[in-house]
Parts: sequence; structure tokens; C-alpha cells
Amino acid sequence: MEDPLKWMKVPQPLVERLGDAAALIESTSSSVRIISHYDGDGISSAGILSKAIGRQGLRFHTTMTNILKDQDMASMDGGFELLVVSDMGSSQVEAISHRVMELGVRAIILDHHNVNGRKGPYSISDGGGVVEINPRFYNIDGTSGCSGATLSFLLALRLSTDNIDLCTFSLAGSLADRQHVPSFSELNYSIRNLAMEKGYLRSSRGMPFSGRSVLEALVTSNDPFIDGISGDESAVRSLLSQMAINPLVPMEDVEPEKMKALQSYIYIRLLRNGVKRYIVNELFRENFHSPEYGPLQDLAYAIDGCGRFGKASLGFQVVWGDMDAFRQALEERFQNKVHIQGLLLRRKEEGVNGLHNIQWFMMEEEKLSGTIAGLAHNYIFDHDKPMLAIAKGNDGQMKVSSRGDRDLCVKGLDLGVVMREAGMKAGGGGGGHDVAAGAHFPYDKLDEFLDTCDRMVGEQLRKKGG
Ligand SMILES: [Mn+2]
Repeated sequence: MEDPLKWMKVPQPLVERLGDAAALIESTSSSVRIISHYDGDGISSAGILSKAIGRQGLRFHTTMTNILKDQDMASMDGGFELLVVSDMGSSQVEAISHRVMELGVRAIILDHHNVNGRKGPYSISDGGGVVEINPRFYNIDGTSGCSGATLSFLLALRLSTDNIDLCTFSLAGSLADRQHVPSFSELNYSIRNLAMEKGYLRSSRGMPFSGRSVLEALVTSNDPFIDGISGDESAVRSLLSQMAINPLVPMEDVEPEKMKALQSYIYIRLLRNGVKRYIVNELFRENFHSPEYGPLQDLAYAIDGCGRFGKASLGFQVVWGDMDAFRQALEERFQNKVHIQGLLLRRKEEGVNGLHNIQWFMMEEEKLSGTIAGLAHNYIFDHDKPMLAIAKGNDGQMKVSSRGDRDLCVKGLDLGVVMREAGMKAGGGGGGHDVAAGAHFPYDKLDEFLDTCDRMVGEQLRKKGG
């Protein structure tokens, strides 16, 4: 493969743009400052970029952060020649350009988020010191077809074909941004093909079980949460022994016919548990396996978890190929899965409060309330009523995470509207998407808030005759 970018049929205008960015890196003689987002995609981007830049023989300094604040930009000392901002930056391109002009340096922005209606990217020929690359300027869907890691990997390839080994982390970054659902598309699909062609990944169709062994995969499974199996090690052991599957081997090593039988068994069991058919069907997708790292989703969520738990640098080491860091990050991923499952099992035991059109419960961990609400709605409780998880914030405000599903949204549900209006009416606020939204309001307004939600959801679902 002479030119992987050509092989992947990356659109020519984007290739040229990558060339402009590569030229900036190649003309740098001292040090590069890299700033990236601290989620799974951002950490993967940062790792790919720094590795590619390091391989050019350049020094680099990398930071991963939540948002790029004006004061961060103001405090940048200029001890570098080139600034690379990834998985963020398109919404701050003007400020970035202003700052690099002040410092007399240049910048590359690799972002896949909104461009706020701008028609074209910032270009070095504009005289603003910035090369901006964003798939949205090339009719590529930045939400599903290209992540920050995708762009970082393409730039790495433009610098040297040797960087092809970073393809696994490109897709891990995209997966962490949920760009693999229902399947990798556009630029991600091209990289998927490259990774398979070069033997970095293998794929198989089925449910996205993850774990270092079949036993762990089934016991810790939360999405799907299989009532009667998830969290019940002895039930899993007896199921596997009936199917003559060794519980301790990796998923990858189970004979294909046995794996097929196991997957069908779980498929039927989920339907029998009353889970909506389209949700169960959507669980069947293409799953990837790396000979080095195991299931791609474990790698992706291990890196993502590092960011979430304030250990972005551990995730960064994983992308750099540190296998000890990988094993540690993976261990934490499974501990987190078990923790989430504990919250789900507790919810199952304690139940939820059902009103006419919604269901709700209180929980302590505000951070995980959206996750628990979604899983409890999809897999455990009434699938026809949206679920609200409510946590007491320590600022005197109730924090609500609400989750529905696409089926309910087709019937008229719009939780974004419900959360905004009910939140405001209760003296707070809220908003979000039709299927997932949040609200906040003072402690003593809970009853009023729930009444409004119940009434509004009822109206929405009746209006469309659902
Ligand atoms: Mn991203």
C-alpha cells in the first residue's frame, strides 16, 4: 500500500488540507504544544498526535482539558513554535488565531464539532496563522463519520505511512464518541477497512459483550442488562456449563457455533424479559477485536474512563503502547462496570415510583444518574414510560436525568421540552434532546416538578395517538 490516504479514498480537498497541516509540523524545528479534550476521543487524539510528532523528532508538551478557557490561552507562554488543538477549537478559532498571532506562532485545529454556520475553515493563506480541519466543511458528518481521533490519525498518516499502527486508537477514539452505532461510517469506515486489511483488527457480528473472559463478559453485562443473568455469577456458570463453554476463555476463543447458540439464547431471553425488539435487534452489530488489546470497546472505554476519573495521563500512556497502563485502565473499566451494575441491581430490588406517564427514583450518585435511568428504562422497568433519576445536589438543587427511547420519541415524546418547561416552572431550568434531557430546581419543588412532567409527557404521547 503506497499511499493509505489514497487507498482509503479520503476526499482530495481534505487531503490537501492535511498537507497544509503536515507542512506546518514539518517546518517546525523546536517544540509543539498539544491541547486536547479529556474524553476518550480527545485522549486518543492527543496520544496519536504526540506519537506522530515525536516520531518526527520534535519535542512536544501535551495537556488534556475539559474546555479551552480564554485564560488558558492567555497564560500560554509561547515556549513553543506550533500549537495543535484537537477534539475542540472550531468554536474558538477566532480567539486561537488572535493568540497565536500575538505570540508569533502558528496553530492547527482538528475538530469535528459545530462550526457555527461558518462556510469555510480558517486557512494559513488567510494570514491568521491557523490551519483548521473540520469534516463539516467537506460534507462529512462530524457526529457519526469522523472524530477528533480520526482527524489526528489522518494527519499522522499524512506525515508518515509508518503511523499506520495508530489506526486502532483512531477507531477507539471514534467508538468512545459512540460513532460505531449502528456501524462505523464515512471516514471511520475507511479506517475500519484499513485496520482490517492490515491485520490490526478482526471483526465479528453479534452482541457487544466485553470482558477478559466469557464469564466476566456475561456477569458484568449492563448494556444489555440481562435480567436473571447479569450480576449473577452462578447463573452464568450454569448456563455456560449447559452450553459446554469454558467460562474462563476470552470471548474470541469460543467456537463460532457455540457463540452463535449463546447469542441466540440471550436474544430470546431479552425478548422474553420484555425488552423492546428494536433495542434487542440493535445490539447486534459489528464488533472489533484487536490481537493486542482484545475487544475494541474495552480499549475505548478503558481510555475514556481514564479521562472521566481524572487520570487522563494514564489513558495517554495507553495510547503510547504502555501495556501496564492498559491493564490498569482495563481493570478500572471493569470495576466501574461492576459499580454501575451494583446501582442497577439495587434499583431493581428497591423498585421505582410509577406515575401515570413517567417513572422516577432518587439516587445518590449524580454523575451516573443518566446511565442508570437509561439502562433501567431499557432493560428492567416499564418500557413505555420515560425514566427520571433524581439526585440531591449539594447546592440546594435537585438534579434530574431523564431517559426515553426512540420508539417513544416517534410517538411524540420530547424530554428536552419537558425538562425545560417543568424545570422552569419549578423555579429552575433544564433542556436537552428528545430522548435524553436534564433539569434542576430547588429541593422543595419536587412534587410540583413531577406533576408537570407527568402531565406534559401524557400530552405529548396522546397528541400523536401513541
Ligand atoms: Mn470527540
